[in-house]
Amino acid sequence: MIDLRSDTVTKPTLEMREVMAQAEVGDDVFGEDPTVNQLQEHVAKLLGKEAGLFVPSGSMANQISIKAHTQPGDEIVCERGAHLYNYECGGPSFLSGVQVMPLEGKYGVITAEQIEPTIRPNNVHHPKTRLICLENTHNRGGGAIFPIDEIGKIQPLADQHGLRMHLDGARLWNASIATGIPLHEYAQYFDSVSVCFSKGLGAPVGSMITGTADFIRTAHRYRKLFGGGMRQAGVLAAAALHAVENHFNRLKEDHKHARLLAEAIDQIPGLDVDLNAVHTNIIFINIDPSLWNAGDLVDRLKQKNVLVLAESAQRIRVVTHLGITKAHMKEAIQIFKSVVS
Ligand code: TLP
Repeated sequence: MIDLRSDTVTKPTLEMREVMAQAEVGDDVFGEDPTVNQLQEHVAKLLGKEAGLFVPSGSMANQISIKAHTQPGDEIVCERGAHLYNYECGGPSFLSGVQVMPLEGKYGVITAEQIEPTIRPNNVHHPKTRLICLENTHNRGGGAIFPIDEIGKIQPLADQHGLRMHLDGARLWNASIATGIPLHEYAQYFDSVSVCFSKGLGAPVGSMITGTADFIRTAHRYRKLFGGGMRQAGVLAAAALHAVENHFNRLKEDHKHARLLAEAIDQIPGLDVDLNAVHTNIIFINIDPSLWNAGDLVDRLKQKNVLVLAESAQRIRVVTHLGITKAHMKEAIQIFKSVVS
């Protein structure tokens, strides 16, 4: 099977399993797991933040961050396609009692100009705008990179209005590799940044929230409340450390593979890729309705051992990752061609 459904499908490599087996562990709820502590310090430093908190998933990282930044009744601003708004089970309203002001972006990017008029005036009728959430790279935006210049314009606006900034950086690794901009340069604009180890980096489990030491103390409490306190999590932290050290730089391979596939697929009559959106490892393919719908194409590809995801009625998503070689890509392109012809 050539599994292109997500970069979450990667399996731990042999080397990764070995470091997991050797990991020093302790009870992390007591803060006594040396490998978790090492990971938290290492990743916080990479992001230029005071502290980090290891959590089981990207969704939990986002939802704890929202909880720690807001009060029930507040409003948070994000792009309409944001993962934390669309794919986290209504977490902001369920877990934090906040409402979301979703803004229409292009490739997941919203601008300072768009955000400014949505910030609520201080009036007894309105909710309080409290938090701006951005996503980089943007999943539903097709893995597009959020330009750092625009982030640099949004942050002073947040400052001016006393708003906090959170970054869903599940794939910030990809943005950094693609642009050459270090992680900490992106992170400097945000009060909290979450990153995932279980996507392109290929670890089996785990994400991290980073921020000030004070913010992380609050987040720690909410991690316990949300049931995310783990015990001998050092085996997982060891995998994450190995992933950051060994699989971060290689993300450029995934980006090359995605470009190769995107350009070839775009040539196939009936299929269309917006090549301007292909910045990293995600590709959205639009299907001409006179050909098939997304479900049909998913089924036909599956019969030929290629797995992809239907994203909407006429759109599928393909994601490259650690388990995909250039040979897999070439084979997948041939299969797309044969299926569609
Ligand atoms: N994304 C998954 C699915 O949930 C859609 C995927 O296959 O892409 N932020 C972003 C930007 C994400 O893409 C994801 C996962 C998350 C957060 C949540 O991470 P997990 O799955 O660890 O909760």
